[in-house]
Amino acid sequence: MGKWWNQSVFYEIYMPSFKDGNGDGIGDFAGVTSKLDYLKKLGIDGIWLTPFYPSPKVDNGYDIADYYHIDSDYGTMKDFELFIDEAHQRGIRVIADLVLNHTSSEHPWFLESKSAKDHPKRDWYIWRDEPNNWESFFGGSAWEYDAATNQYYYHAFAKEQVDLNWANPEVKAAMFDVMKFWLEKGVDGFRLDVINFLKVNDVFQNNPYDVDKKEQNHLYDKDQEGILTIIEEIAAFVHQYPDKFLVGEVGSEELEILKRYSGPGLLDIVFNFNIGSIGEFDIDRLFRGLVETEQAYSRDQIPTLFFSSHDMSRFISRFGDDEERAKLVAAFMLTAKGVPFIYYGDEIGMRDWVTDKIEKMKDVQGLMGYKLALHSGQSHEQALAAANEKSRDKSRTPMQWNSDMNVGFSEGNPWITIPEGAYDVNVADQQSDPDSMLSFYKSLLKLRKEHSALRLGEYQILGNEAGLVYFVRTDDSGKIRIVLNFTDKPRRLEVRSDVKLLLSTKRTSLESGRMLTILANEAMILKEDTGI
Ligand code: ISL
Ligand code: CA
Repeated sequence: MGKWWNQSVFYEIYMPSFKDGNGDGIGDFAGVTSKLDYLKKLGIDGIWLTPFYPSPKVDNGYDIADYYHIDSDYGTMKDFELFIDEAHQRGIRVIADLVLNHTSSEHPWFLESKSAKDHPKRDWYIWRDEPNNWESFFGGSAWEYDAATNQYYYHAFAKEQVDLNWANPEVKAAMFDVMKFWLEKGVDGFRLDVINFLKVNDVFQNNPYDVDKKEQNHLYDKDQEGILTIIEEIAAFVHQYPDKFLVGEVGSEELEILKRYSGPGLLDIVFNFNIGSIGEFDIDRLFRGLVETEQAYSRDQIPTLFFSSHDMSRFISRFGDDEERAKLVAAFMLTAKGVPFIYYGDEIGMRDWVTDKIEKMKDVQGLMGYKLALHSGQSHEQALAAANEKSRDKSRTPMQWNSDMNVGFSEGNPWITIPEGAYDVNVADQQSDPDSMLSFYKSLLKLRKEHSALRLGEYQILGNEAGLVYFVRTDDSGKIRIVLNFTDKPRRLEVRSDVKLLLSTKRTSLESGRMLTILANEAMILKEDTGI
């Protein structure tokens, strides 16, 4: 029986930055709904929405203050319902980002917990008389002192994102109610934020330090024993509802850790940061990541394929600001085995933004980087550089719809700066250009729809010869050969005589004969019709 999600291409929408429908400078549901036809034509199958619940937005919604409503910046519950309806009418599924690990410090649960040591909700969060050495992932201690009750509470991220105590069955029950509510509202599943953080070490053992890097090794504040039991319970709960889907953000680049979390009875898939997070472009590393994942995963574990997100630099910028290479990476991501996640704007080649003024920075992680750098005695310039390094604003700028005012994102004043150069890279221009990045993504997504081997096929061959990456994927419907020349040199290639060109970044037909030349930086997708 075919599952829907392992044949889907997802598209991540960063809520505040996709499309503003009411002119207040912040993206919203009215805006997203108005762009569903664009997404349908692009050819994606599912949308991942970043958090849209009421929030003080210290971390842009990853600090939820109310799990049952829509943040007024994004619209009303009616706007949300209309959006879900309109998406479903177009055959597009929607998954909601859900933060189970922590709540906003303004959530009523925390206000109650904080009110007194003997409050029944005290134990919903993690309170201790003394802090240990655990550091927050945004920098500084992970413990915040509360003078009124003379104890410290734990926060893996900002101090306004307070970690829930999942060892308390009431917390679990409360969160199951939340999941039930949204599933019944019609979401098709969840993207579960930092899901491997739900359990911390029972005795709060100090984390060791990495000697070379002077960095803390987060040994005891995530991936703890017992976490899989919690995840099994979550998965069992959600999968009671037919066809609902779970993708987990397991905050780790280690395959040995990632692979524990997905498969039957667990999360359907997890983000493969072992592939997605590579920093500088390195085709050998990238290819190795793919092969190692293939080897480590069991037959019923499916990888994810992504190279950008709201937490990282856009891959086109990270990988050398080269459009040809970006097309090759897109071809890799949309033809290799796994579930792809396209980050909004990557389909037009949007670039990173780096601010020249700290006043313009929005991201809590960047701002914390700035503060800590100043504290350690660095100059303003050095601190700004450190802040830009940490800042996730890079990839959070408004979607570039056209070259009109505010790139067509908003008629008001955008909440975050529109980068220089943004007007030159936009949907409207690319829609009418057959050689554009956008047209290439559309062709790739169309091909995936036409050839099931590109969605479900197993690898028959998987190779990398000094930057010439090739793989063959097959299923009952046939055999597709993908050849990606990541080098600046043309290369010779032997093919079957009956091979048919489905797509290339450099040509529309094949030269005759069994030997082909693949051009420098060319991506080719070929079909071999017979003889499986
Ligand atoms: O812990 C990490 C690596 O081991 C981090 O990469 C971590 O997984 C990541 O920062 C978690 O991100 C998610 O949760 C954060 C939020 O700020 C991010 O936007 C979100 O994607 C806290 O909710
Ligand atoms: Ca708005």
